[in-house]
Amino acid sequence: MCIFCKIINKEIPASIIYEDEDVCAILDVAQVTEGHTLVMPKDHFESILDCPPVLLSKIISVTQMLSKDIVSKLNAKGVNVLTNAKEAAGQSVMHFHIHIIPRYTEDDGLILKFRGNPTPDVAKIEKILKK
Ligand code: DGP
Repeated sequence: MCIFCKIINKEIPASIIYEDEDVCAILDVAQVTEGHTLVMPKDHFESILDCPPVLLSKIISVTQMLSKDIVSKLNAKGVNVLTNAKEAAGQSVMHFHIHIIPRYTEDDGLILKFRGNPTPDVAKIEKILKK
């Protein structure tokens, strides 16, 4: 059984901030920023790529509700909401979860950089579009 399934089944402790019949949210043990939260389905799906769409809608709704609550209660200035799918994308726990990372300053613990091409390659974009 995976570590998040064990948390959901209350076999190991975690700071659970929300749960209903389908969804559970816990404080991330790493706390990248204050209030860093993980929202996950109670049933085991490996990543967003495997999660049934109806359940995914519910998880996203809970994520929005908790994001608003966390931003307001912790007085954050913004929030990053993200999920990692598969090892290549940095997923380390193979039970689908969405990170809620409240933001306070640009230098608060999360470094998120999009290293895009500053001069758009129109031919390349056309090629991708065709795929
Ligand atoms: P990811 O790299 O997207 O798979 O993120 C996994 C996160 O899960 C990472 O930020 C640390 C957190 N985490 C791992 N094990 C535990 C645990 O046992 N308890 C809690 N609360 N968080 C955990």
